Amino acid sequence: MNAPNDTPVRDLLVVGAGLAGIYAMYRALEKGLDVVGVEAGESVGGTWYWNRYPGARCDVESVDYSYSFDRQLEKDWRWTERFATQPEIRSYLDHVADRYDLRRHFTFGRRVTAARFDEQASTWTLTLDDGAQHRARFVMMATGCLSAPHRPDLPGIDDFAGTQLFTAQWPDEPVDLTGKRVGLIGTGSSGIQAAPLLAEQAQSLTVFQRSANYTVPARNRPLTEEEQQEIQATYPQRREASRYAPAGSLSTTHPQKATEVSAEERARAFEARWQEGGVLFAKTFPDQGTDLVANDYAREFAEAKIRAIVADPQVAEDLIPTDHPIGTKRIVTDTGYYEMYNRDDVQLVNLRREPIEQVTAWGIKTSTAAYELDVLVFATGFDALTGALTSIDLRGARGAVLADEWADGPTTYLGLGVAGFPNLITLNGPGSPSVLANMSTHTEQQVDWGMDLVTYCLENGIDQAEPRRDAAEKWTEHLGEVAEGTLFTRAASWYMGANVEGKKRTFMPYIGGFGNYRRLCDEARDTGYAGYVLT
Ligand code: N01
Repeated sequence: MNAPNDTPVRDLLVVGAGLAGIYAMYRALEKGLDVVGVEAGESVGGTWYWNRYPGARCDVESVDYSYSFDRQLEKDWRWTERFATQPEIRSYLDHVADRYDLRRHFTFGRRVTAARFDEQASTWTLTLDDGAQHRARFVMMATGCLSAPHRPDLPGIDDFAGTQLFTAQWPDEPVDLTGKRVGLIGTGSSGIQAAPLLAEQAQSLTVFQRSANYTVPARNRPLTEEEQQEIQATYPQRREASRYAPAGSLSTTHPQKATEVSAEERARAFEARWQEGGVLFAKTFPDQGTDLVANDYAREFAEAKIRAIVADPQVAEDLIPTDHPIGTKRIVTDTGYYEMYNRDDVQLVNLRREPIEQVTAWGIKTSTAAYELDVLVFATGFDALTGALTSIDLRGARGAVLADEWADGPTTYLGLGVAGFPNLITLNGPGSPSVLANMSTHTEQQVDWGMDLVTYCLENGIDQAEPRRDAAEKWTEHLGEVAEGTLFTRAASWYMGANVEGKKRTFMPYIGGFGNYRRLCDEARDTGYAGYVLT
């Protein structure tokens, strides 16, 4: 694959125009780089462009899930709710792209299919799905952590005569489910968020659940005027604290361990978090993620809630997870999910008891029953963290092929670079805290670090910056050790790659805390990029 000689060699190519790609483009232009971007969607937004299913909403508070790089942007944008909806986040990202005039630097509606590094010329050539090519010295992959949808290969799936919908690729135009018998496969964050709204619209909803998940009430609400003013008054301090917080936004845990306090105090603390709503229930006590006894206290509390809310005892039991400590799969936040099962027009099918045998023209046949459906909604997740990168034919130096390099699990240097792939920066990649942190704080850190590396090389006549293999192996080993010190490796989660058949099971994000990670990245930069071979 050789680009024609007249293809200009840019300083930088940005792949993706989601949260990370938008900010990477902003920073590159601010630094005066010659930069272009490519985005598969028809507009900016990434995750928030594609995931338009009913109920899609962020589980990080809106005032934190936003850029902090421009104080005036913060002052001008007003979030309306505690947790923003997909349309509100999408219009925020549209606003940012327009405000800084970023769109014209992207090619939209084109997917990068291949990337080759030319060692002699020290340039990358990227090929798009229409055959067009771009060349650049550096590439930033802002391709997302949860952007390669995972479609289950169910027998007979193509025979279904009704409508198939995917939460991760929901149509832009409204979908009318009135009078429809809807089936939903998948009970992760997407399925659990969508289900109550699907139930409201449809004639009936049948939820096909393979694994139950823990979910806590989001308790979303409009932000009051007083809160708006308080946020504005303290925004800079809030942001600064978030930059060094364990998960990239403010959170506190109980000052004592769950195992150290009385049963009454535990119940009080869990109840307070349950009423407060949101993902921080999983961090009520500091030892919940590391000590099974502490975790059991949280788990039992949540399970009692499920039994109290769901009227049918068998349905309640089916909704209680049996296969992982609470919080070791991404805890879900919902609005009315358990309550939904008290409706007469909603039923739960426990696929562990009656597995799907066949999708037919009229619906789904399990081992014990037949379910007639007009619409089948798939909320079946993603080939997380690595899928968006390994689906590109990405070839680096000395014949390195990314999909092969990562066949045994991703090895990265700080999640930001891969040995064998010079001048390639993987933003929010495996090996960084990524999905365990507030993605907007994390994204700014990643882009800033990557941009520092690019400008350092350009300003110092460095042609190639390639992570040292020993540094990458050491980082990946450290990452594994930190994960082993937690309960997270006990869950067959997408963090572990367990949801994709044949994918190596290994804990992919860095769980040592975002603040610690930032300090390690800063140190790596400030000591002259010792983890890189610079030539
Ligand atoms: O995907 P998932 P998601 N037959 O992988 C099931 C973020 N997010 O899109 O567990 C039957 O969690 C699968 O079952 P099992 C958030 O980080 C955030 O919901 O493999 N079922 C599972 O139930 C989240 O964690 C927000 O047994 C099949 C489901 O599909 C991440 O994205 C909102 C199946 C997939 O769940 C991913 O969430 C949405 C099959 N063949 C997403 N294959 C918020 O901010 C898969 N499943 C709130």
